[in-house]
Amino acid sequence: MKSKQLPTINDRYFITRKSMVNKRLRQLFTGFDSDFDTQSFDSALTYTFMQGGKRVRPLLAIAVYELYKRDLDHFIDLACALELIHTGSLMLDDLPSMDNAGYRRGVQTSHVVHGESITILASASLWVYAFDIIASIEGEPINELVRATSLHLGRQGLALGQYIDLYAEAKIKTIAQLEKSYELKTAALFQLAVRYGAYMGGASASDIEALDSFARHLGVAFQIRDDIIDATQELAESGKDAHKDEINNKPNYVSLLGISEARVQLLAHIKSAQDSLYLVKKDCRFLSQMTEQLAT
Ligand code: GRG
Repeated sequence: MKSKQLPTINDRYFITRKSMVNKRLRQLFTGFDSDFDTQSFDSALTYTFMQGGKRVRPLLAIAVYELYKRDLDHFIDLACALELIHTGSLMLDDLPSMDNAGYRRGVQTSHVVHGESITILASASLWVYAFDIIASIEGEPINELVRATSLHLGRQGLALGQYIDLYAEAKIKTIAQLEKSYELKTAALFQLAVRYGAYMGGASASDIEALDSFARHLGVAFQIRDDIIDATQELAESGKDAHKDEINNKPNYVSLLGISEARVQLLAHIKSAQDSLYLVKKDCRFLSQMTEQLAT
């Protein structure tokens, strides 16, 4: 069983770049050795990202980078770092103490296969590896990259979003609060992705501001779309447990507004994302295409 792919990624531009990301991801995990038998740890490190995934965050970062520069070889590791961060967060999110999910990307979740302790160690190792990748980049804005990564992942970003999400039933009563939580738990990584592309590409401050707004709206739209998928698609179609939010009594756009109004909100964020792109002083057609496909 394979999870449904975003139609965006069928575009030739994204297909070629997605295979570059996948190839490099495999290479990044060769050559580790140890005096001990580390088979289950090594398996947990690569298991979840090797099952597929749409690679939306690396592709977003690449499409931004290529607004400014063409030497993708110089950027590909950083794009992969985003996938390591994202995959590590999914592994943690699926744990029994968090979302308690049995399936992800069409296969059993990491903790079901490897156990909880190894999965926690592996996900933390993926995040640390991302920082190692940043540190290995030569002659580039490493300070900005490290700072942006820490800000978007930690107490003011993804981790805070996850905390609010875990206790959402008590903490989220309004759509404004829900939107804010989506900015943290989902859009923060989209915003980090565009910052990687923009910093490495040497974007102007005004382009960075517009791209940040674009990524925030795109990320919120993406999470609303995820809510709609959760409510309407079964495991065989989405590759992950269905109706999780309903089972966990978690408020989302569908439970608070119903499917058709959730869809209206999705389209509003898509439009705001597109409007932000008009402010970027480059030809943003691939970013625009990616955004457009989210509306389908
Ligand atoms: C990194 C410090 C630190 C903490 C992590 C566990 C956690 C805190 C955050 C998890 C947040 C989370 C799971 C948000 C959901 C985001 C989302 C919509 C995931 C699905 O993304 P897709 O559709 O999945 O891109 P694929 O499988 O295609 O990659």
